[in-house]
Amino acid sequence: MSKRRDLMKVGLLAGGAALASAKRAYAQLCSPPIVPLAPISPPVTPFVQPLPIMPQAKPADRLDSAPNPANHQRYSEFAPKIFYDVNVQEAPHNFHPELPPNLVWGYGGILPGPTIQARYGEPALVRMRNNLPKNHIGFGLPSIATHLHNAHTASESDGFPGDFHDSGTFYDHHYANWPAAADPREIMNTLWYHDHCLDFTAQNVVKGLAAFYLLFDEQDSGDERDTNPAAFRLPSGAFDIPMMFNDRAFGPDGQQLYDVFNTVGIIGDRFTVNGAIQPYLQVARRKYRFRLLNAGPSRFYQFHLSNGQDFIQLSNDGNMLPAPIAVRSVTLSVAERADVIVDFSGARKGDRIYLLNRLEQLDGSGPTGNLLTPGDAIIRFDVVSDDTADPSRIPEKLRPLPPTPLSEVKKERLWKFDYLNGTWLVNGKLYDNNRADAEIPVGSAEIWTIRNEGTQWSHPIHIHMEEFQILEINGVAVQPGEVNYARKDTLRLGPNDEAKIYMRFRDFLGKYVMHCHNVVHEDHAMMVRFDVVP
Ligand SMILES: [Cu+2]
Repeated sequence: MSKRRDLMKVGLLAGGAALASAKRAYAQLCSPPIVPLAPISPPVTPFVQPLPIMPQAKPADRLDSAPNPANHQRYSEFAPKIFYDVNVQEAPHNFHPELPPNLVWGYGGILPGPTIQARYGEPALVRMRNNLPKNHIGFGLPSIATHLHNAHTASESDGFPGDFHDSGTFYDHHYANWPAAADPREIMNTLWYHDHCLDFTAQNVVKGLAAFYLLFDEQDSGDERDTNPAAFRLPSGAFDIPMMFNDRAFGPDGQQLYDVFNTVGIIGDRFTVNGAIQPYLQVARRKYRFRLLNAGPSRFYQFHLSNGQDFIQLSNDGNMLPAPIAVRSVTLSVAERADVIVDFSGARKGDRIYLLNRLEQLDGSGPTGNLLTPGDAIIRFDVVSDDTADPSRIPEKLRPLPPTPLSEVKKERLWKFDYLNGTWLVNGKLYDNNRADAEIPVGSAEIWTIRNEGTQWSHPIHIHMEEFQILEINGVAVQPGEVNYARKDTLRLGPNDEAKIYMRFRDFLGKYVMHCHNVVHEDHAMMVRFDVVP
């Protein structure tokens, strides 16, 4: 029974002050525990370090032992053409020149990890070699399950939370780099890989296990000078910049803090982009493609440009929109992504433009809904060059959406995300690796209603294996021209929100999960397993 109906039942749905006080009393009854005050990190000087650009992951010439094809679905059909051998290890990292180095965990020993640049039609085999210290100091668990977020991947390569492997072992992930059902409308672009170890995702991601995985195809070819008439010719090379946002907290000794007793959500008072606190980026007077990723753990952002300029939004999560949309702001809950074009051609040499986060958030439960003025400056763009040469384009059209024929829907399901008696729940249950809450015949289409039963917290709900399209939010149909008229892998639900989504489950079998991507909620059991079955 929903809380709204509960309130009605006990006669609390009155008006005015009576309602407010009843709601407060009820909220206290069902509320998460009070979280500690936001931390106060040592002060640092903003905008003194350049934005780090992650190196491209280098393919391995050879693996020291052959992968076992029997471990993978459809291996010979998608025989790997490219191999990566990634050392997952501990290494020192500088978040800011005025702070001492921190020991972090990184793919390839760096935070964020190296960017994997993949291509459709070029299946990849990524060997994750867990060389994390067996005995370490501080938070994190040196066992890993690597999830390629948004990818259409066989279960055994998906980073199912129970498929973690320990220090001293490796695990092979087979990525087909192939669109669902061979439909070119299902092609994706901006993905990321991150740890998904059962109960320790939040700690391990905060510790550093996150990186970009970019997919290119004939249209989004990564070449702004591409002569192929099908190519989008978006800004490429040095003008195509992934940006990973994390908020972090530091103790008086300059070491990163993580409160393992906080089950509501962890927020920090220092904003990092690609692992650097408040960096700057020198830009020319031309178009840039910025791939914005909120990598959590719990904060939501609403980005604005300090000069009031629009972003041209190209994508939602990993997926191109049907057409670019000019937007004044971009809101990202945890794990959401947006590729945007920022055009600096109207700026002058010497201009300084800030990327601002205006969304107020006081604890891990979600944003308050208030907008700050001016907000927190996350990164500064310094216009340093008068060069206006710019071969890139903003295409009129991007990728059409696949259809959502309701006639093919086999089943509807309701998923309620709730909190009661000290735990985060889905449909009243705690997550259990060994219990599947849905068995879905492969190839079928379903409509899921996802409801946030929380009166005062937000949940970004992420579904593995396939993307979805939002049909309606709170009873209102999503319309063409809106940024949510898109393929999605993460659904942002504010207090009491409910959405209906359409999905299909194609090509691969096995166990998958849906969970809250406030990774603190995820680790405290707000996750369900569903199985795709023959
Ligand atoms: Cu949540």
